[in-house]
Amino acid sequence: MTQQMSVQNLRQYLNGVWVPGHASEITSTSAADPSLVVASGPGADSGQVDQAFEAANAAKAGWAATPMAERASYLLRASAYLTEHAENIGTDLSREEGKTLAEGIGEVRRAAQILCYYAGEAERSAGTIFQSPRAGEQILVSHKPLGVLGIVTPFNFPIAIPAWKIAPALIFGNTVVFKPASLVPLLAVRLVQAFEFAGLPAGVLNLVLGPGSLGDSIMSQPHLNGLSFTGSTAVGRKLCATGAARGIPVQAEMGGKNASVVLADADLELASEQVLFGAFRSSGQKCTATSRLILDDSIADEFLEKLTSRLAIWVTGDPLDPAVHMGPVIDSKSAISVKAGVEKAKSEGATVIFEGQVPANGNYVAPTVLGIPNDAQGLKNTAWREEFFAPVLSVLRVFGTDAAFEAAEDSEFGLSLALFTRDLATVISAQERLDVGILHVNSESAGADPHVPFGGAKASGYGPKEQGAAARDFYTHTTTVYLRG
Ligand code: UN1
Repeated sequence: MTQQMSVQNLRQYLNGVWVPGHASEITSTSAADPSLVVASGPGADSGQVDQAFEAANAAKAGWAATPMAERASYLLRASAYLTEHAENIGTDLSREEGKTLAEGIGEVRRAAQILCYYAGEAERSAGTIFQSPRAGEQILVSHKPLGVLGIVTPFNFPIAIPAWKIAPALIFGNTVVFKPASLVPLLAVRLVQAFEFAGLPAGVLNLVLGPGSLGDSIMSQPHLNGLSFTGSTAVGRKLCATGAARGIPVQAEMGGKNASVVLADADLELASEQVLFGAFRSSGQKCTATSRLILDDSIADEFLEKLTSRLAIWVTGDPLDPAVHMGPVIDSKSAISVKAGVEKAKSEGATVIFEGQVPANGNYVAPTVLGIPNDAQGLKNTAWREEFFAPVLSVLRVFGTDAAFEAAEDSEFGLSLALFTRDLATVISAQERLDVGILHVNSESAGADPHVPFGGAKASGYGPKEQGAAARDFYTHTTTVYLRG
């Protein structure tokens, strides 16, 4: 049965008004069925990016002067709207991005939770007063908004990532120009609609839709005071360099090549379930996904038996079908490049441990487990080194904990790591030795709670961490006040 679906019109949100774009057409298609158009409309041209920044700049003084509790009230109303419409918006998400309906609805609820958390800053946010070495003086530190923030987001969490950047930007008194990945424009529209429903004043949040090159227009804006970006390392580094040249702070969350490490004493039942989730949920399209699996040789056969039995009943297909565990990847370009990457890895010596079944049509990539030879050549393998952003897991066997940690560290990236062990001393040593932003002990490598810092080490991150109390470090600057009566 063909599902009835109306194509949504894409517009820009400039100074509180939805307006048609002036640039070329953006067409958002269903990841599972690229012949299905989900949303379409012209994108923003550079003149409209200028307008967005002018609106954000004009709104910034008023917004910064608005009491935090009042700013919080808009976040709470937008949060309630997302909760109320979670099923509809989650269905749009699943259709446009391709993650399963359960994950899509879950992500909308997560966005609502994030808005709620940041609304709480109005009651939680506290300053610092220092003792002064001089009599009759106190030294206090006040936090102030940066001004106008550019927010540039990826396709893979089309509502949660924008929410976790826009919410702290707004609560700390900044105004925003938001540019989402052009592959998921509809979800960006849905999020902005939640803020429109909340009655956010004109100009405080502006939306421009368009290709990655709009990022360059954003970086050249005279009113830009800071940029938060999540996406590829190549683009992130370029934005950081431009920001540095202009003296504008940039926060960039970039690539990952995250390992799960299963040691000899691990609970293999639990570990095999968590590695399955970490590697294959959302088709492996999370910067926190597990793409390297390091197994102690003594448990490797038993573990792989458990993992492949789980994969044998892992269903890949239409993400809107509740029986499905994993949908497609985002587009055909990605599917083609991942498949080419797997072929390259095989030609370099990787062996195929498991390859799942996928529907013939659509942007599907089979869940794939590759064996990487543990030698100098193996450790250069494309599938060991490069981020595929797909359901492809590369397995390396090692002897003992030291070798496992060494293999885990053998990456330019350092976002997250999942360690499976029952030994506390090993956990403590992992915390000291592994250079990662997020360490999961006995749980999958993905996942991020709103109230704790999120971000990576090495090539995975640049600038202050996101989320939790850490978010304030990026979204504000401080004035140190030497205060005498
Ligand atoms: C998660 O692990 O649930 O782009 C969130 C990404 C990350 C977010 C991961 N910034 O995948």
